[in-house]
Amino acid sequence: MRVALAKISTEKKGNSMPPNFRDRLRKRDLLIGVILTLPAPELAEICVDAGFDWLFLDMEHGQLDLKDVQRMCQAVGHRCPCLVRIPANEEAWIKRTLDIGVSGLIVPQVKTAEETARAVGQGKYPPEGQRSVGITRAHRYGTQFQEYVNTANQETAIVIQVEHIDSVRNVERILEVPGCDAIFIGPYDLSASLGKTGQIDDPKVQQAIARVKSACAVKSFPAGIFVRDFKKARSAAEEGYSLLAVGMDITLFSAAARQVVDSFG
Ligand code: 3PY
Ligand code: MG
Repeated sequence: MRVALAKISTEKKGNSMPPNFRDRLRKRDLLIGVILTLPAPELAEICVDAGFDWLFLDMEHGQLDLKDVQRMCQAVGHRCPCLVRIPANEEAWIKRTLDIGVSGLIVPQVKTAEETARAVGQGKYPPEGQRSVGITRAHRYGTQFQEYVNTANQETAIVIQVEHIDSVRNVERILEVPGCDAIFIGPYDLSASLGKTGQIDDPKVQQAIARVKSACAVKSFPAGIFVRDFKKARSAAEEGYSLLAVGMDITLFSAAARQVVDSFG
C-alpha cells in the first residue's frame, strides 16, 4: 500500500492549465472558440469533444459564477484552454479567477492604456505586476505552488476588450502596454457606444472595427472578435482575426432547436 501511494505521488503532474495557449495566441494561430454562459460542465465537455480550440467562459453576462467556472474547468481538464471573461476590470475578480488555474482572462470594457496596464499588473506576479499570492487550485492546492508561481506570468493570457468608441480612439496606446496579449473586439457594446445599439453592421460601427483591426495589423498584433455564426467566422479569419468566439451556447442551441421544429413546419 505504501509503495503504491509513493508511486502515485511521484507520477508526473501538470499544473492546472493546458500548455501553450498564450504562445499560440501571440503567434496568431487561428483559435476558434465559443461563448458559454450556462452553468453546465457538460456543455463545456461537449464543446471540447466537438474540437473547439478554446472556451470563452462568460462571467460578465449570463449566469456563471466562480464555482461554475471552476466546475467547467474541472470537466475540461487539460484538453482545452479556458479563458474567462470577468464581470469587471477589478483586482478581486482578476485574482480570484486566475486562482482557479485558467489559461487567461478576457477583460471587458477597457477604455484606456492605463486601465489596460492595471488589468495586466493585477494579473502578473511580482516583479512584472502585483498579483496577490494565495494557495489555490491553480497551485494544485499547494503541491505545485512554486512551479505555478514560476510559470504563471508566462503562461497566462490577458486579453483586453476594445468595445467602446473611447477604446477605439486609444487603441494604438492600448497595444503598447506590455503584457497585453491580444485585443478582443466586442461589436455589440461598441455599437451601443456609438448610439447604434445592436446594429453591428452599421457603417459607423464597421468603421470603428476596421480602425481597430488595422491598428492590430500594422503591429502584427493578435486581434480577436465575436461573430454570430460560422460564415462570419470564416470571413473574419480571412480578414486576419486570429482569436474568434463563434456564437454562444444559448444561440447555438436555440438555432438547432428551431431547426428541428421548422423541419416539421
Ligand atoms: C460585445 O459584442 O460587446 C461582446 O462583448 C462580445 O463578446
Ligand atoms: Mg461586450
